[in-house]
Amino acid sequence: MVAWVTALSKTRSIIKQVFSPSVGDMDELNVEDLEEILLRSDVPARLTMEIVDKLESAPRKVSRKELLRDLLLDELGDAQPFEWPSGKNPFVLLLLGVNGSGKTTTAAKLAHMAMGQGLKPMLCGSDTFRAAGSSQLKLWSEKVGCDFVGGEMGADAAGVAFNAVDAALAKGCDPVVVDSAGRMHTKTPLMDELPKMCRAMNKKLDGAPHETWMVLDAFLGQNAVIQAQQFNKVVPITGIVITKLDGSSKAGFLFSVRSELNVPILFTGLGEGEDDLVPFDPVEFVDALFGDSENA
Ligand SMILES: Nc1nc2c(ncn2[C@@H]2O[C@H](COP(=O)(O)OP(=O)(O)OP(=O)(O)O)[C@@H](O)[C@H]2O)c(=O)[nH]1
Ligand SMILES: [Mg+2]
Repeated sequence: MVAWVTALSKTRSIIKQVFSPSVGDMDELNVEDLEEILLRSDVPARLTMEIVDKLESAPRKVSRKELLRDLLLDELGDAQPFEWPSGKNPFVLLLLGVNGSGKTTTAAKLAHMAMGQGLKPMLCGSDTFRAAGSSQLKLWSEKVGCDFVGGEMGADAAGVAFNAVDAALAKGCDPVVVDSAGRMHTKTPLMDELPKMCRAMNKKLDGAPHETWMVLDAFLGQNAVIQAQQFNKVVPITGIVITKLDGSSKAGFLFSVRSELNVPILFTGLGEGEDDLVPFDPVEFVDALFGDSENA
């Protein structure tokens, strides 16, 4: 909880302007202020309007703060704790996203997490687009202490992914976390590489990749959701990781992920270290936004 509270300080500092206990537990709330603040934090417009309507029309005795908390929690749905599936031999997870969103760091964090749970993960560095793309993940694999398969710059990313699944089968590694090159959703040739990678992995192992997670940079706010919608047209996305929540003031965009993408938010990055990946917990997230903690 403390990590969440610290991480969300930027968004919270905006939201707290109206949710300070000093204003009578919010019941003297200025709805226009709230509307502006929610929109500034990238809470989707549809939800903001719904919140404003409900707060305005609620009976006086209903705590506005409690009502808002309930509305926000409803929007996020239940927590969807992730566990590495067994029996896929190996479970293959593909990470994708735009440039710099945090894919490579997230791949390393996930491998570190799997190691901590007694698994034997493999990291696959299929970012052959940038000179340092694959070697950056190799360094992480050494730090984490797990197996690694990568490729030289310019190598066929689909071939690298194929080789990684092949090597994981031979070595008994499970799971395989496949990092991919950053790409803008508007760049057709690079986007076309993604289904090719999926086909290559599936050729080696039926069903692979078993999941495809989009890594979204919280700094981008609502734009991150638009990018994910575009990626989803090319490769079906099964989960979302939100990175850099620790610096963003636009955490409100998380409220549009379920309604606009219909996939669960599984993890959030709250820092740059290998331990700074935490399962997404809607209750902790919303409470940290309000600063309902002695550490806030
Ligand atoms: N504060 C913070 N920084 C992060 C987080 N995740 C990643 N970063 C930083 O963001 C920068 C980019 O991270 P990468 O993992 O290299 O991103 P990428 O998506 O692999 O980038 P490309 O391969 O160039 O597309 C690095 O400086 C990371 O340390 C996070 O959760 N919090
Ligand atoms: Mg990378």
